[in-house]
Amino acid sequence: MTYTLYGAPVSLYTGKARSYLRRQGIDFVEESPGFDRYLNHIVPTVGRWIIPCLETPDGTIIQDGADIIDHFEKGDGQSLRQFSIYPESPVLLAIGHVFELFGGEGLLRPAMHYRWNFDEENLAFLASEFSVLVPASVPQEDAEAQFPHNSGRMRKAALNFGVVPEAMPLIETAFEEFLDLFSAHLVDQPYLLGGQPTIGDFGLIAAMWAHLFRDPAPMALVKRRAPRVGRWVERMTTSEPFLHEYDTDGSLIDDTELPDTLIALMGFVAEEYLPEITAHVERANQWLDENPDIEAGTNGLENPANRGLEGGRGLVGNGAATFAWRGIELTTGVMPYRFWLMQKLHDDLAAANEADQERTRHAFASAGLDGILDLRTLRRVERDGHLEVWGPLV
Ligand SMILES: N[C@@H](CCC(=O)N[C@@H](CS)C(=O)NCC(=O)O)C(=O)O
Repeated sequence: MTYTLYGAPVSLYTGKARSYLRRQGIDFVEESPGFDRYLNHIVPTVGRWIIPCLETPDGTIIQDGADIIDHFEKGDGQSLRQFSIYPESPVLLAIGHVFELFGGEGLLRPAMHYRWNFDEENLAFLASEFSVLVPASVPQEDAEAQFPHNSGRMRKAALNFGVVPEAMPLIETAFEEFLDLFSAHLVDQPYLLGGQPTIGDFGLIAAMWAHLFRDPAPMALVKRRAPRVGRWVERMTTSEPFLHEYDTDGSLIDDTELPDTLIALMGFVAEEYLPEITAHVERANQWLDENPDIEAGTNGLENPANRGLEGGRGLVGNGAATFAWRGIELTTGVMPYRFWLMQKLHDDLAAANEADQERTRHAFASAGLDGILDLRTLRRVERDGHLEVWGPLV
């Protein structure tokens, strides 16, 4: 028996887990969520249809990209990985955590925009790609016939992330800026923090693979505008080291001399994502204040599988937050999962000594990103039984 990854080529979060498994040389097979075992065993076990899920050789099921990675980083699978993706330096670790959050959550706007608003370039490709999500027993024609329904759901989901007409030109300007900054950084560094991929790279590859490098429209943009970023994507998605243009011994950058190009990328995160995550924390705290009786260990909602503050993915009732972004106002759905990821940053930093905490704050401040170090929800988000739940009042 080996590991089975239930996921899909077209899926953003599967890309994060798959990239990790490949880079670490871990044996696995990938199966479609259309398979019987996924539908009849995995879904009832994890309580919702969601990918990726990993089934270990002993039958344990792990849902969530971050938890799948941590099975090998910190759990039973440790002997199977080749290197740790968590830097020892608390400064680099904190930066890595920020890019895990930003790559998987903060880049959703361009990921959804470039997938769903370029029909001429993308649609035939996506119809074929989505057909592999349905059971193999379903004839290809029928599988493709389900595409309008599934794509309709996803187009609606894009609204939760702020992909509205007014924002579209700004999303494109911002993404091009990101490509330019990342490309400039990769002149000297093969990965975000130096000679080896770290947790930050595995966050970024989430948005950068299935959506932004595989879908035809953004793929053409990346190849045209930032081929170096394209090569980073390729390095992140192969199992062998792929170092043509770099002479590196695999060590990470010196945390006392962060490259300007990295500070510039962190500055981009501050502009692009800090106002949003700050507004989400504020909204969640108002909501928690208004709902003091939520039982610890639940999401406080009728449906425990719901991922937004008030249901669905977010834009429901009071479950959304409004914030200023690039000169306009955006409203996006609040998803407690993001707080759970951000807690990793806070927890690891809290475990560092005072001098390292100070150095980290200083580095973040030089990019205007130090605000993220102080964001806290009134209750922690925990994961229990594969679902996000509120912890006790702190
Ligand atoms: N936090 C989860 C997110 C997984 C996720 O949202 N996966 C998408 C596919 S890329 C999904 O299953 N969506 C199903 C839905 O929203 O209905 C993780 O990182 O594993």
